Amino acid sequence: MRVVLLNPRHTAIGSRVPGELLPPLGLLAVGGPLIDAGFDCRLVNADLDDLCPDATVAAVAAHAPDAVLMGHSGSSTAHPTVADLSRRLRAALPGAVQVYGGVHPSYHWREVLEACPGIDWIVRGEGEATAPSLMAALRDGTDPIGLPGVAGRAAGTPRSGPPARMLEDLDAARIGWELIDVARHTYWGGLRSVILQFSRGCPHLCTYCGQRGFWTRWRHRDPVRFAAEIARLVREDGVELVNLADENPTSSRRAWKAFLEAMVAEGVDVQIVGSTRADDIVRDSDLLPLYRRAGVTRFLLGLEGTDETTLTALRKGGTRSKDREAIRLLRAHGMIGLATFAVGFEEETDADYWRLLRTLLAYDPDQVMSVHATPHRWTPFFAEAKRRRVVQPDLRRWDYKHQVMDVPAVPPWRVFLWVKLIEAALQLRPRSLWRTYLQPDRRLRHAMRWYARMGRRVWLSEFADALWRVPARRGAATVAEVAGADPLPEQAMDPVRVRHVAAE
Ligand code: B12
Ligand code: SF4
Repeated sequence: MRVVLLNPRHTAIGSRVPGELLPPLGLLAVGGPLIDAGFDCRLVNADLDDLCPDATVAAVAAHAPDAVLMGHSGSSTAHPTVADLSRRLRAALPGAVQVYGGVHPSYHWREVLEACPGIDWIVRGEGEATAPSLMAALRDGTDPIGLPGVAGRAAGTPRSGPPARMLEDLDAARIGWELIDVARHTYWGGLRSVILQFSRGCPHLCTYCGQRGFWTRWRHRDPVRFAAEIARLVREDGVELVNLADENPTSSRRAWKAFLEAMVAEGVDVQIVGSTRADDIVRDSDLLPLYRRAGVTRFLLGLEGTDETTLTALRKGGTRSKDREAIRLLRAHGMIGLATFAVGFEEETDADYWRLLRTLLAYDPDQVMSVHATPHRWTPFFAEAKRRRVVQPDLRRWDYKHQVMDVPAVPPWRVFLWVKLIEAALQLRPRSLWRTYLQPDRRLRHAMRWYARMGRRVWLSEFADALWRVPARRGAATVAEVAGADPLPEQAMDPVRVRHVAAE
């Protein structure tokens, strides 16, 4: 059976502005097990090749597939593009089965199946085990309805099987690296790069988090095997940078330390960047020289400019003193701290933005990035946000870079200007300019300059968006009217422990 894995062209600023893209790990993670199960798989990467819808359909059709499997990591924002492609693919390839996977369809399977007649099946949750079982059923002519993690139509009505079991052993499924030419993927200003997960999930409970529930429970790969996979990619494919796709790779100090030691033992020259929690950096203050020796260059930290009461309400768990200490520690050990700050909570006033600016200045981060609170229906935050007015109804812009909900005390244009002012004030400080242009460490200087270059381009794009293309406007519709009224279950899978996926 001939299968095309399709990565659609993603329209968000984060995908179009940098001009470089990491490999589509979600599709490769599904592709490896499908190839091992005997399916003839190809990848069409319309994102990397910058293909318009017609060219995408032509590229897929050239492989004459029996099935097209689609999904994009920027899942909700890519959904309108997937819906459009599914219509075009059905017209061009009426005999090809269409399967859709990823975060957004995992939760919104019912609405997607109602609105998109071209999409036949949805894989809910992790795809490594579910996609091969769905494809095997289709190949063998058995009815996939009722399979765990699979949603489809029964007598024209959307129906889903029970939630799939979570993969307990993340080393049991391999990534289909042969589907890509690694040399075409760069990041970080021209470095040959891949994206990998050491762990999945997060043990913390922030109410607005749109990702923790998807992976359902925190688990990690074998540290030594994971380091060996990175070392192989460096030695054989010339990889220079690994972006960790984890929410929280450092959750277990023991496992993370074992990975860092295994990386040092491999002795390869590679940079590692990722996201983690400020508390873990403070916890690991004695391990930070090891972080650096293993290749860690930067950690993104979700910092809080807000007051401690709001932090408690958001179940964020961190404290501001730890945020500040984490940034200081990373710098002291030759690593970059990227501080992300969230805005768009209902109670915010101009005074809060002013306080946020002062707090961030006191933190003295190397880099900053803003994110806007986004009310996904599977987050606990949705329940408190669903009556708020929407200022940006276009799902393609629910990408954390655009304001989605009204802040009653501050009009959207002023929220935008506050956020841009905060970013400019932080990035244009003399200290920040010194770190960017006169930094003695070659790797850090490259990283800081690349980030500054990217920042300038994103800024221009954001101003164009805000002024002309898709300005945020106070409207009458509420979040519930735009996104649907009912909260969706937060966990995408059944957390039952399964030791050996292959034995299932
Ligand atoms: C690293 C990362 C980035 C990197 C690189 C992205 C890339 N292209 O690889 C950078 C920094 C560039 C980035 C940018 C953006 N990101 Co980002 N990013 C991530 C992160 C941390 C990892 C992505 C990843 O590789 N995951 C690992 C793979 C294995 O998971 P997966 O793609 O979900 O695939 C699994 C299943 O979903 C399923 N599956 C997926 N697709 C398919 C398809 C089929 C057919 C099947 C059967 C199954 C299937 O099977 C896979 C294996 O189990 C995720 C959070 C996370 N941990 O996933 C956020 C995340 C994907 N990003 C997100 C967003 C919003 C963005 C941006 C839009 C931000 C912006 N404003 O620009 C851009 C969009 C660009 C993009 N995502 O490609 C959101 C998307 C949320 C949503 N509901 O849509 C996420 C989920 C984070 C979050 N807070 O919720 N991102
Ligand atoms: S620490 Fe990050 S990944 Fe974990 S729950 Fe909070 S926002 Fe989500």
